[in-house]
Amino acid sequence: MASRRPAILGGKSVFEEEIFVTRPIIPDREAYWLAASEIFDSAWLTNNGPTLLKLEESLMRRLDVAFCSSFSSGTAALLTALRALDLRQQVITTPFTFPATVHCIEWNGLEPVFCDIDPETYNLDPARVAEAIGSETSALLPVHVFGNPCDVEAFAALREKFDLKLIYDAAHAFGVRIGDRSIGTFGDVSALSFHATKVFHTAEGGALVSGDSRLLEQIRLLRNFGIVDENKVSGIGLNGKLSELHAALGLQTLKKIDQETASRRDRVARYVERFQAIEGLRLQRFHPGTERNYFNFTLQVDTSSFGLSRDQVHRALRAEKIVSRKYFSPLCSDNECYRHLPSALPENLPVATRLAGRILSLPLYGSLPLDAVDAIADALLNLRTHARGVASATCGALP
Ligand code: T4K
Repeated sequence: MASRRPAILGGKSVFEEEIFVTRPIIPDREAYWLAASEIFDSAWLTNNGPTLLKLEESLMRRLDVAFCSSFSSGTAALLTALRALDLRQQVITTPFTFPATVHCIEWNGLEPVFCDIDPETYNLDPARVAEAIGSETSALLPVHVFGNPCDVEAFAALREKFDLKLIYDAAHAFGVRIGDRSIGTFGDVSALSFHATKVFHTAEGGALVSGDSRLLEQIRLLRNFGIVDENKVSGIGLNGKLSELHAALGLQTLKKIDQETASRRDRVARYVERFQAIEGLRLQRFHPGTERNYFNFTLQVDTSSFGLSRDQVHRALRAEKIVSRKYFSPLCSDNECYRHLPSALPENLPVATRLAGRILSLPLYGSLPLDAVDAIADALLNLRTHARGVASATCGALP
């Protein structure tokens, strides 16, 4: 490939319009209008309507779980999971996640305790968690980061040994399996996100799933203000319900999920082919035997061997109209609201701190043309060819 002048150095940008990090599945419009029209005819728009029940049944079958309780967001689902388990004091979690994970602990009046992560899988490191468990620990909240299953065996052993609750933040892990087992069957309960940025979505939405239906009744009550019937409120719930219109969108999205996953798989394969042997770039390592959902594609950029920092690459790609994202930087522990916690000190989190300075998510979604994947790979590798100029043009790169 002939070297071209990067846009940050005055060349023409690779794309004319921005290529975003992700794009949602768009349902068949006619089918959705029809479903919406039927919902309007029925004048039943929310509160456990027939479309929602149909979606929950479809998801239970699809995800191979004992129950699926839908929510208005992944955050509402996770808030409710922690509440339903009646936790006390401290919950151990990862700093390398979206703020919602940690906010849900705080909103339940609990204290988050950050532990470091594994440098290859990006998931919470069970060995560090074992060291951090104390008399005040009531639960573990690991995240299946970017759809990569955590070390579920190790966490199950810690749960048993210390008699803890185990909640998985599975926001990224819709449809993921380890061998023949659904990701949603590990731990006490798992929270999924159905936000538009996820592989499966209802625009906004989420769910709690589990391999065991014991918590189902409590979760359903808490999702609807704790209301048992007209005369009784049994607990302090919230309004976490998903509307009929969102459920109808979910039923349509579900029809396209296999096609979407297959297409993402091909695009990831192409990225891997282009980047796996490049010095200074590293890929995430997945749990063995994982059936993936290809939620996203991330690289670690090592400044000294790649010749440019992650921030410089991020900025120079933006000039090419390629919108990469720094998921998850800054670490949750670096945000002002959590910095006061003793476990938030960077010395306690060396692996996560290092990763947060290197991580970059590239555009990935089913409708991204394969030749666009090649153009993105070319653009990124071309930055290395022009590293000296790009480095001075992006010196002190801003986000
Ligand atoms: N736990 C974890 C580990 C999570 O990652 C999340 C959410 C949660 C819990 C909470 O789940 P929810 O309560 O959200 O269900 C996005 C999402 O808003 C968030 O759901 C997600 N994780 C997080 C990783 O990403 P932003 O602020 O990066 O989104 P935004 O608006 O910048 O969108 C990213 C790109 O997606 C845009 O550049 C373009 C594209 N996009 C976005 C939307 C909303 C579209 O093409 N269409 C759209 O409608 O947080």
